[in-house]
Amino acid sequence: MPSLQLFGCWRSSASHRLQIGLRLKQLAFTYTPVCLDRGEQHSGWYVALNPRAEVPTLLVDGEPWVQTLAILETLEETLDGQSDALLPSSKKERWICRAIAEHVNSSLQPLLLPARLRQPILNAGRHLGPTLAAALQTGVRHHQLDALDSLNSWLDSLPGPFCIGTRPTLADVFVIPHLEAARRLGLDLSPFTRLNALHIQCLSLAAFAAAAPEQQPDAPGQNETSSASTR
Ligand SMILES: N[C@@H](CCC(=O)N[C@@H](CS)C(=O)NCC(=O)O)C(=O)O
Repeated sequence: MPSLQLFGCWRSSASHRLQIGLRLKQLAFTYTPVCLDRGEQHSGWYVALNPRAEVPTLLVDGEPWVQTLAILETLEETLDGQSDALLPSSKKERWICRAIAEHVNSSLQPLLLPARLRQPILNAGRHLGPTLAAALQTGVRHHQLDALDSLNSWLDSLPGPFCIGTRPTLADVFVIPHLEAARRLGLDLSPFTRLNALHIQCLSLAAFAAAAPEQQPDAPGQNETSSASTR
């Protein structure tokens, strides 16, 4: 098995995905926090691992891998039969899982408009004053609620209790961290009954419970250690 070192941040939904994926695959890894609030992602040692200054990065036998979808797909492919599968066996279900993961990866998570996207927009429209910040916030909330509504309907058309069927897949690995990020943003997700039932179902599994943001050593109130061996 490869040696795996995860560099992440407790409040990063992308780090959260990787945590869940590695745990579902029952792969042992160590965790090293990178504090986004202190800007540690821009420090020289970290940019040498991840030139985009983003978390997470996974060191695989000492080599830095980035982008959670690519990382999990490659582990799935290369450890075929040696670790628990994140993709179902049927071709159609594999496509659906990948489509849901991609929907979160490209249409939902980046459009939460993190500070590094929001700030240049606010700078460019400085003359508009607080109106622009309020408009951006409204736009983000509207887009997220609309996209989550369509995701909820999509999942309603699929067999549960997980995103697709009776086992967690790559789709759940991507959806659950986004639900938690949306809640941290203060969005009201109560109308999305399928998503809420899915969330409860996933949290009943040890892999999801142990990967929860508040369980990480760098979360507020936790006793931070630089590296925790985990599975
Ligand atoms: N598509 C990337 C997303 C990575 C990403 O957006 N990471 C965020 C945290 S969730 C980040 O590091 N942002 C840098 C910052 O806030 O400065 C992946 O799946 O790994």
